[in-house]
Amino acid sequence: MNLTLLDIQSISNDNYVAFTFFIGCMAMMAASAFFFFEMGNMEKKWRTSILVSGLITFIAAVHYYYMRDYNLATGESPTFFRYVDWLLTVPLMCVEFYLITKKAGAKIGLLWKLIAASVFMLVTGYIGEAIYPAEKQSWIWGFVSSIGYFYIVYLIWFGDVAKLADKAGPAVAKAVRTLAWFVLVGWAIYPIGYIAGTEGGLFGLKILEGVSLDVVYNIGDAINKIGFGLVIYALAQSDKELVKA
Ligand SMILES: *C/C=C(C)/C=C/C=C(C)/C=C/C1=C(C)CCCC1(C)C
Repeated sequence: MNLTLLDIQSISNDNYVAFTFFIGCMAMMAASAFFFFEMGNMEKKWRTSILVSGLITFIAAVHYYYMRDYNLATGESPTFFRYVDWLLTVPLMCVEFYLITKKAGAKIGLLWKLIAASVFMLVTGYIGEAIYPAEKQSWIWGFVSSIGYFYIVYLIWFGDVAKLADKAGPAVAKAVRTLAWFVLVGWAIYPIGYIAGTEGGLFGLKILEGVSLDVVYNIGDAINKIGFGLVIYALAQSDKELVKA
C-alpha cells in the first residue's frame, strides 16, 4: 500500500491513532536492533533470553508495519493482526520466565501452563473483540479471558515462578519481581483498551467513550514488549558486571 498525500496530511495533523502505530513500529524496530546487537556482548547463558527479547520486539515490528498500513487505509482497528501478534509474542514472554528460572529447576510443564493460560486469555479475548464486538455480551468474553490472565498473575506472583525465582539467586529474583509488576500493572492496560473498544465491555456498560482501543493497546505494547526486554537485558548486564568484579 502506498501513502497518498491525504494520508500523510491526516497522520501529521490530527490522527493520533496512526501516529501511535508509526511510532510503535519504529520503536519496535529500534528495540529489536538493540537486542540483536547486544546479544553478542552478553554472557553465553543469557544469550537465548536476549534473543527472545529481540524476537518479541521484531515480531511486533513486523505486525506494526502491517497494522499501521491497515489502519491508515481503512481507519479501522487491525484486530486480526493484533491478535496474531499477541498469540506469538505473549507465549514468548512466558518463555522468558521459563528461561530465567530454568537454572533454579523450572520444568517444561510450567512453561506449558503459562502458554496454555495465555492462549486461553487471547482466544477468548479475540472472540469478544472480533466476533461479538457490538453485542452486550462482549464483557462475558472479557471476563472469561481475565481468568486466564489472573492465573498467569498467580503463577508469577505466588505460584511456581515466584518459588523458583526465590531459589535462583538475588539477580534473577529481582528481575522476576520487576517482570511480575509488568504483568500485574502493564498487562492490565489491555483490559482497559478492551473496555474502551467493545460495546458493553464492562458488565454490559459502554464506558470510556472516545478513548481509542488502538492507542491504549499501542501504549501497552511499547511498555510491555520493550520494557520486558530491557529487564532481561539489565539482568544479563548485572550478571556480567558481577563476573568481572
Ligand atoms: C505484547 C502483548 C501483550 C503483553 C499482550 C497482552 C494482552 C493481554 C494481557 C490481554 C488481556 C485481555 C484481558 C485480560 C481481558 C479482555 C481481553 C484481553 C485479551 C484484552
